[in-house]
Amino acid sequence: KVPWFPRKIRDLDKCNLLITKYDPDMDQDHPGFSDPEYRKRRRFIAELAANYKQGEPLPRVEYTPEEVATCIHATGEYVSDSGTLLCVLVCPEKTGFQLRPVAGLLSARDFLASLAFRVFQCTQYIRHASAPMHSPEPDCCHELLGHIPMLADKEFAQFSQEIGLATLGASDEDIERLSTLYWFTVEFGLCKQNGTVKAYGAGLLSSYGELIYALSNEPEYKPFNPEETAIQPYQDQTFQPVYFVSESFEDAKIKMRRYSSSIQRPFSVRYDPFTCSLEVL
Ligand code: H2B
Ligand code: FE
Repeated sequence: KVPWFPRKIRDLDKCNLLITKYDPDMDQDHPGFSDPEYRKRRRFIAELAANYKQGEPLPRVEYTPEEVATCIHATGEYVSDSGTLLCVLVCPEKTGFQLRPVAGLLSARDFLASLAFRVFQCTQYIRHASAPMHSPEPDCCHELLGHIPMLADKEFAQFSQEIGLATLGASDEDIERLSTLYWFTVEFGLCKQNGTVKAYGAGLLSSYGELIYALSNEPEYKPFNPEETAIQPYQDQTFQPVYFVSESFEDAKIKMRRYSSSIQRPFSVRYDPFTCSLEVL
């Protein structure tokens, strides 16, 4: 039986299965776990995401001076509505990518499905002030510094969408492999540019410590090869012991496309950008 998947962009309102693994209300190791004020703030921002319907303008969050200070500490950048404006204005113009608010970590299936529609599920809360350099979950600093600039790149946007399309209606095992590919590319990918290895993964761009480490020659480097990358175990607690290096985005996209077409599904999907819906053939 084929698992349910969204067919039109409005169906993304149903792609909202949250994972409570790193939630400040559930995870005793979360830096905000014993801070009732922080948890209250998180519930307020989570509510905005929960009530959001596809197509509405993004909810505006007025950040407190403490949140702004945390974000500056984390990224060296000022977070404000103009940060989100970069994607609200620039991404649609460059690549058609849109944001929608999400309350926290989503299931891999729901998160990746939205990419098929060029929609990025974007957190709006800020990490806890006690740990500005590290967040166990994605937060707004990570999205603004790591993901949003990349989503304005044409090749990269296409690459992201194609991972998303490959996950629609896929088996749990294929979702696991595609999540792993997402992890080693979109989050922690390295890519050659004019002969030099550069980082493009959002987890690296938004973590100065891991960025330096990833380019230090200390970890292991392997050429990006979807068959191998898809089964590489990964962890989200410390720096990655291994990184995968692509020859170029173009090359990564072609390899990824070949891999995706090897996944067995009893149908094929094509995205129609005019109606923002899928043709299922
Ligand atoms: N949810 C959210 N909100 N942001 C992410 O970056 C994210 C996610 N990443 N769910 C997913 C899972 C990733 O770890 C892969 C696809 O499993
Ligand atoms: Fe991320």
